[in-house]
Amino acid sequence: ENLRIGIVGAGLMGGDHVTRITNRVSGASVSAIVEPDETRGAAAAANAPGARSFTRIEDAIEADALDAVLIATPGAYHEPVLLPALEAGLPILCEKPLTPDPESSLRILEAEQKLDRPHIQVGFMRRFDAEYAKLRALVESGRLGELLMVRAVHRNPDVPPSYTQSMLITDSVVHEFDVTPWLAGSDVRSVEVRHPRRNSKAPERLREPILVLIELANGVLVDVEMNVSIGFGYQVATEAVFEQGVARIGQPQGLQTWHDGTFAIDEHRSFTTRFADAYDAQIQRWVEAVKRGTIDGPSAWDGFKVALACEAGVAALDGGIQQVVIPERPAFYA
Ligand code: ISE
Repeated sequence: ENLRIGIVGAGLMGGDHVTRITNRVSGASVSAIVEPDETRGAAAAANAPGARSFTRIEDAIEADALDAVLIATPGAYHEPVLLPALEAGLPILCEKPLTPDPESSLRILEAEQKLDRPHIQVGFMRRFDAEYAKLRALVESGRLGELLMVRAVHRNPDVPPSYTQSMLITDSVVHEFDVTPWLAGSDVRSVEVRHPRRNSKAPERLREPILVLIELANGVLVDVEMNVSIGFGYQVATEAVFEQGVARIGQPQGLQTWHDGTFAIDEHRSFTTRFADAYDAQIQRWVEAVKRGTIDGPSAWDGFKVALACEAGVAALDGGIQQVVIPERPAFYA
């Protein structure tokens, strides 16, 4: 049967999900678009035949216009959508971050635990990238021995004017805070940030790139080059160092050309293409899980743990090694 999805927030990601669900996901359709900006809402609705438009989630729920919610507003606006959606008992896919800080994430966990089971999946799409999945399977297999270190690069060509210094952590390194514990099977224990020479091409308000050192509870050390003014394109790549070998993911896979004394490979320019297949898989699997009455990916508990790591990461921007203390997981999220 058809799952009616309401999309909340019709910006870059929301608009992308509208066309994804309409054209590439099976067993679901976009039945409602919730967007306070009318021009944006209308542009998204044009790609979703039959979808109704609302400016508030409460109105869409009241009108019985949806069976499930996909939240794609900026992180600071997630809580006011999550709470009424939970109250209505709706299944939710919430774009990252769950919320911007641990206190608000805890409020979400409390509200969710009033229901019979977890209803929220957080949109950490890297877990659905085929190469990340293979790397995780390699770690679990033990074929190269134990995992020792992870070397990660996270490079953006540029960022929008709304992007602030702390967003290097809360909007960008947020992904590494989810995906490395998932890869390594161990939680974040501490975070440190070091500043190399500043990129003079970075917007004046940003001091970057930064080097983030993440220590996991099992001793695995992760270094992340977070770089958002690199110009050439979008690149997310990882080298994993094991006891008996090394593995690499995220290498350029585009068209190769030999011309004019040069060998070149096409590179991505945006996360919307770099992770297009991962987003497709994430939404398709979520739709199928919703129909089974479950989730199939990171939970609100994972989102809360990431919020704790982000809090430490933002503090680490000002110096020091910041510890991350994760409370015991409620049985509800077992
Ligand atoms: C953006 O919000 C994302 O989620 C991208 O994956 C990340 O690479 C980028 O730095 C963020 O701003």
